[in-house]
Amino acid sequence: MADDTQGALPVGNNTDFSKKHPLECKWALWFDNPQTKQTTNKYGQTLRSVHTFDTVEDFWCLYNNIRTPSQLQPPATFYLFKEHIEPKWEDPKNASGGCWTASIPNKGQNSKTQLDAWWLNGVLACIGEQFSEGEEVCGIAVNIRPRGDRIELWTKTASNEAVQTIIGREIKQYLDIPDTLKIGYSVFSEKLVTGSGKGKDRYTV
Ligand code: MGP
Repeated sequence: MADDTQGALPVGNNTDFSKKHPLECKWALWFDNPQTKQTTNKYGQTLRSVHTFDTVEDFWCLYNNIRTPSQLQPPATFYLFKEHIEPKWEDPKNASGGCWTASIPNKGQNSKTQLDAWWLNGVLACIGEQFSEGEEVCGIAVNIRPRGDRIELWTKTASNEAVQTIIGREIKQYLDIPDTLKIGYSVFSEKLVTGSGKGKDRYTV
């Protein structure tokens, strides 16, 4: 009798589904949903590490069991960061860095679908080491806020304009952000002084 499972088998007939595929780095998912307005002094009190993983399979297991950004009530933030880097401007790996911020253009019907797609594509670009200057990448965040949602890509060396510009162009490409929509890079040391989550743009692409 013909084996009718053959058509479902992957190319190369690799049927060892128990084999896990290692990622280049170990990553940690963090979650924050403060009940009161965040301040620079108190930031971190409600932040918690949810889970760490270092294989493709364990990532999908986590992703398939948590809410998507569009299902979260604001204010809430998911952070996906390389192990041993806390999602704080003050962390030694972030302290000289900054972030690219991509804001969802408007609160129209598609904005939540777009936010989920940006988050997944951004996360896959990070864990799949898609950035040509991958060493620079610390992590990625999705900020769900009443005034507008955004994705932040955190990097190490704010002073290196050439490298940040390359990363900025790449994240726009991976998120499929049109050229007409500009994204800005703000510097953590400046945010720590002003105490503002947005910060002034040092670079734009
Ligand atoms: P936010 O959550 O990044 O921005 O920061 P939001 O909610 O859009 O608010 P905004 O109006 O300030 O832009 C909210 C506040 O949390 C900031 O203004 C800081 O006071 C504080 N904060 C946020 N982060 C990510 C940090 C951090 O890494 N370190 C410290 N010390 N404070 C932070």
